[in-house]
Amino acid sequence: MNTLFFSPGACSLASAIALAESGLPYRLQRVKFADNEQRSPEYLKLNPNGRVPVLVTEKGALSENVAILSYIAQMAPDAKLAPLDDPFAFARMQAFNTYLGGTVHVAYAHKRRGYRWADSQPALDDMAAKAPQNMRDCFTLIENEHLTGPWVLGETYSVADAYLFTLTDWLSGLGIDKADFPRVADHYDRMRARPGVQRALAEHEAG
Ligand SMILES: N[C@@H](CCC(=O)N[C@@H](CS)C(=O)NCC(=O)O)C(=O)O
Repeated sequence: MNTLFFSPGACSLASAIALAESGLPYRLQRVKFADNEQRSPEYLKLNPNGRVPVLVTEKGALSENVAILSYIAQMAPDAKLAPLDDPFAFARMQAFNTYLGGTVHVAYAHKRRGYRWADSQPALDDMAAKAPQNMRDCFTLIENEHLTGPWVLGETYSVADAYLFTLTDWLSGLGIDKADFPRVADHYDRMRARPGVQRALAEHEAG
């Protein structure tokens, strides 16, 4: 059975939603950030990057949401979580997910985890101050260019929607009102209404 290592409030929610919607059996294992468990020797054996999520599968451990999301979608074809029979649409999904993981998530991290990139307090303060504007720029692009709707890929729901929902949920932590992005806000509300999303939220936050 798959085991997802997660932390409440973290980006692991995207993978948790995909699992909840997949119909695959799974277990959840909380990683306690307060105890720095993500840096423990046992955890680093699963993911040397020291981050959540990790999905432990029958073949071994997988890290990175982009990889975990596409793996779950491919392991559960009946759940229709990705356009598995259309290589171009699948690649578009991967392009969007890579943008979320490689650009949007990193823009957000400059607020709370600036120590990854700088040591001096003025540099940390600068990065934290710039994070909301960078996130606004990212979500403006998502609103105007990517989210043609109703889903990220248009008419076809996919794991990209779970990932977008997860990062949209972080906007309020930066003082950004998602209502400034009407398509994104509408997408968020429709995601929240999905039973799999509600299950994942409940399990993820209960920890
Ligand atoms: N690109 C990675 C990012 C993973 C990541 O940064 N996870 C954060 C939580 S959102 C984490 O584990 N942080 C713990 C730390 O930095 O010590 C992915 O999408 O899986």
